[in-house]
Amino acid sequence: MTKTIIAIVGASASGKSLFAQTIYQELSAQIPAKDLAIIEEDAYYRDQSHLPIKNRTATNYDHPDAFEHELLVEHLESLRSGQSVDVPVYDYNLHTRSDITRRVEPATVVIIEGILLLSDETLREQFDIKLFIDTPLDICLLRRIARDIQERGRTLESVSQQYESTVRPMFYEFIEPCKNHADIVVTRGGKNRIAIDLVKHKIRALLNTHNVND
Ligand code: UZR
Ligand code: MG
Repeated sequence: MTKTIIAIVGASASGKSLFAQTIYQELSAQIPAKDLAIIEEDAYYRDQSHLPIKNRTATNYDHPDAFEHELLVEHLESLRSGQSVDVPVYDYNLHTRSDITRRVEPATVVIIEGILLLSDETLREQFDIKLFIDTPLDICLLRRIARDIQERGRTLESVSQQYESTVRPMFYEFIEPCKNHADIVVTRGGKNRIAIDLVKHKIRALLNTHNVND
């Protein structure tokens, strides 16, 4: 049953996924699967299959309303009560949920990463530990250009247009203020080896405590 949920937040392309994945991959090689799971907030972007594809590009994906946070809260509560959940799988090329889901078991510690996890109070209350990845926005933009062209089927023009119209303004309106809710602010994201090791160490300590108390 899930006992601790760790949220990792920060700007788009700040290195959240790399930070979270590095911790998850390195620890999973050494501990049982029942101890640790990982979930992405991006999986909870709303289903838009009812909209024509050209209309989907007009959605503001950097606003809290773009996410089905209610479903995420429900899933986190299920994990805490010992039930597994079927997490949606998002398709960035089609801007909607795909037909498949991914089964996540109620691991003792769950890591979750995403841009707007701390914007909603009900969701925020689910998290035991909150980290904010604080990477300078110009570095995020450079990464986002490379990533969205290589991995998410975008052009330089579409990345620039999205960046100016939503990514940057929504960062200042909704993401940056969330820094105040974080327990720890991490510089450099996925490249911060010391921070990765500290979080790994904390997770191991939590697992020791939880497993002893079981
Ligand atoms: P990360 N996003 C899309 O571009 N299309 C979608 O269908 C869903 C999401 C982008 C979204 C946001 N922004 O900035 C980013 N825009 O995914 C969040 N514009 O993902 O945290 O992995 O960068
Ligand atoms: Mg990501």
